[in-house]
Amino acid sequence: MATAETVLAEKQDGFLRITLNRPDRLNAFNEEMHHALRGQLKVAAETSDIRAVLLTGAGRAFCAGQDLSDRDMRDGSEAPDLGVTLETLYNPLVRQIRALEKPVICAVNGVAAGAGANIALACDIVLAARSARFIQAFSKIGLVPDSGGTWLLPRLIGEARAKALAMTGEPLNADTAADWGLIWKSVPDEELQSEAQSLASRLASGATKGLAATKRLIQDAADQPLDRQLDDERDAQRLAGRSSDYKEGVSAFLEKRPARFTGT
Ligand code: LHQ
Repeated sequence: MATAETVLAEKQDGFLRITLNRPDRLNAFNEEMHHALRGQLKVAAETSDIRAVLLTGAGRAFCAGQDLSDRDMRDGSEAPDLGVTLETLYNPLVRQIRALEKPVICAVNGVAAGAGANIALACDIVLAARSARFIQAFSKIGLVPDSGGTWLLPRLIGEARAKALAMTGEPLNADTAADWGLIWKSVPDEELQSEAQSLASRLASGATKGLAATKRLIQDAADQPLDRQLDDERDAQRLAGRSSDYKEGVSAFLEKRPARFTGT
């Protein structure tokens, strides 16, 4: 399965592997790549036998953020309205990843800079190659962290580290990112793709409805008090308890065999 060449997509073992594919520009985003990526995420959302997504990059980088050659103002041309760029391209992408009712795993295979870093962090589980770096590059070009960065960073690593990363634009290596809790794991470069693949395939054979509700509950928790969260857990558990996968999970436990979840 392949779409426009800026993004490659391949169905594998119950999950959709999506590869950002502008390696000569370190997979920086142009408009075409935005649309191709969003199209593939829509396919993942709408296809019942795709039960997880694995997002990664081609070549030596994950993604260098916005393609700055699209933003050349050296001829005196007026700066484009970046609010419009965010409203029409980056914000819908982040919302789509967060709303997708399937686990989204990100395999950060190399540098992740600017919006590229924050789109990686918007995914549900982030693994990075040990040589990868996360760079809040925005301050270097006079911008603010976007694509959810100012919301995600302080929640993941606290205000002190978030502000320092954002204001200095210093690169953070994958091991430190994992130590700080910015990402799930740093793995040896040569093991990244196989580890991400086996995680994606494991989650793709999980109880999809329960995983979707888990994702939503944890995301929503950032904005609400415990009282409300307890109510939401009650409602989500009631639904999970009516799923076929719950019956199968309990039966498998009692029969001392692996569960065969169907995602229903
Ligand atoms: C690139 C880029 C790139 C074009 C590397 N664009 N070519 C949202 C709303 C609207 C507008 C503004 O932005 C945003 C959000 C953002 O994402 S803002 C932040 C944009 N990104 C950056 O500022 C990062 C710019 N890139 C870099 O700082 C470096 O390239 C990093 C640190 C990512 C990697 O450094 P190196 O490993 O030393 O690679 P390099 O710099 O030599 O890059 C390799 C090639 O890729 C090079 O092209 P060339 O033709 O010389 O081989 C770069 O020009 C190109 N490239 N990033 N964002």
